[in-house]
Amino acid sequence: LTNEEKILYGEFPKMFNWSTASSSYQIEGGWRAHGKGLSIWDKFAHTPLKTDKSDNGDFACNSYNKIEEDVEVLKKLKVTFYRFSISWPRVLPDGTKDYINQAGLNYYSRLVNALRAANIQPQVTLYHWDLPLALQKVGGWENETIVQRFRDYADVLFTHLGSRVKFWITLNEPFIVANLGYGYGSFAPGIVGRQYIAAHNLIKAHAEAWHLYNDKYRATQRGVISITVNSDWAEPRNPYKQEDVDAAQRYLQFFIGWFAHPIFNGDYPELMKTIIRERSLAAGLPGSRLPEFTPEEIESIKGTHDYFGLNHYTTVLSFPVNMGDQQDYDGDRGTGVTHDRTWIETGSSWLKITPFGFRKLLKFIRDEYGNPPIYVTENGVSERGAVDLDDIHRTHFYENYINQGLKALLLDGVDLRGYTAWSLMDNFEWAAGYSERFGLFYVNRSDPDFPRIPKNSALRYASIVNCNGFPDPALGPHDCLTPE
Ligand code: GBH
Repeated sequence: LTNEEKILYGEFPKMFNWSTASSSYQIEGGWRAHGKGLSIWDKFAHTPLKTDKSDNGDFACNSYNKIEEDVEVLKKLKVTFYRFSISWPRVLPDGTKDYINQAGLNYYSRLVNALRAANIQPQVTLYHWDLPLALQKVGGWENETIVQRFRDYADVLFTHLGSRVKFWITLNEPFIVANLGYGYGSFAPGIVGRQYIAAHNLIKAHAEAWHLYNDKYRATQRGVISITVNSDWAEPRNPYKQEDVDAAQRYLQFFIGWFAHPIFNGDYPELMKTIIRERSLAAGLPGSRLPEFTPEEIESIKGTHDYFGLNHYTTVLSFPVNMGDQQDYDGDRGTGVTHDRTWIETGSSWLKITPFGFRKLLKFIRDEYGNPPIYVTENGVSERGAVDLDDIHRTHFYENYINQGLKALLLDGVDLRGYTAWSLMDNFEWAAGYSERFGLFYVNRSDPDFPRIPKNSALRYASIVNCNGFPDPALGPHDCLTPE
């Protein structure tokens, strides 16, 4: 066994942030409770055939009515942090601050209080994809005025929750919002071919919210605020072929670089700017299809981070694909992906168990973005269909991925500050409906009480958290391995 293949014994630093995550539309339900406005996901999921079995989040896990139960299961996991998101239209039903729905705000206020009473610190995502439908009626993320609307929304939350919330995430996975929501149209709002403009406004909105916090709240509230981007790791399909190596670079720059480069380094990656400009001009267009930031915008967006928020799940093998004159993201990226036949499959076709890629991506972030403090804000695995309470695949997944995180930290000098398991409980998995289960807890949705039932992996995750990693068994018995 090489050292890379072996588990590394060792512990995380004392103050390491152990967390688990959820998001508003995926767990809350209460889709019209107490004055909540509609979101683009309410509409999308109510459109026949957009989701598996036409499932929707009307009731989801009923977390809107289950604050106490959710805090109880968090306690069982021993986590010291909980990442959840706020439903924008629950707080601002028409998307603007002209009318604040006090009942909606109260739900989050009570949740925050219950968490803090249990010594669990809230990590709050402002936007995890449930845009107010009213804002989509004027173009959503395609309309630049959304930047100001997002700033207003953030302002309301900082004002009302900021004395009790010290960890903010502006946007969850802008890549998915842009590419699936406004590119392929497979997620709400189901728009096609508009990902570059959507991404442009997402980046500006993030930066505005960061500046607002920085200028108006940081001195008194003393929290941190940043963005969470998601990225796969990419390996060349054939490591001995330069064109496959190049394809892997394109894959990464068009994925993580699209959002991280403007925020950490300034402006879009050179590779993206060059390729998209050249292909646009070659097609006879007057300029690049990639929008440009002004020099002032580049400067004001650069540096709008207090940490690097990362969601990571899997690795792909990449190779070049010539899409001819196809004038879109796929044509520009010119990269195909496949998987190694030995990689273990999961309940999601896109997700193969590839722990080694996690460490490589963490190193890539260290090198590419100036060794920032990294919080992993999602990492996890699914099963498909019936629940598997004896979920050894998930235990295997967490043990191996978390250990790769430990290697990155102890051996590579990556500044890893936190780890978050996705997800606290089985929930509405977007276009896959309830068919793919990422939970540490199973939710029996046919029981009107929606009970949360631990899978085996929940106990194992709790013991890793309780041990703060992987203490060497040779150094004596550890009671941390058997949490009550
Ligand atoms: C995260 O997205 C989300 O933040 C979270 O809400 C979600 O529940 C979790 O991961 C698990 O998916 O089926 O080919 O159309 C991770 C990015 C977005 C990757 C959706 C898979 C569907 C691919 N995921 N995407 S496909």
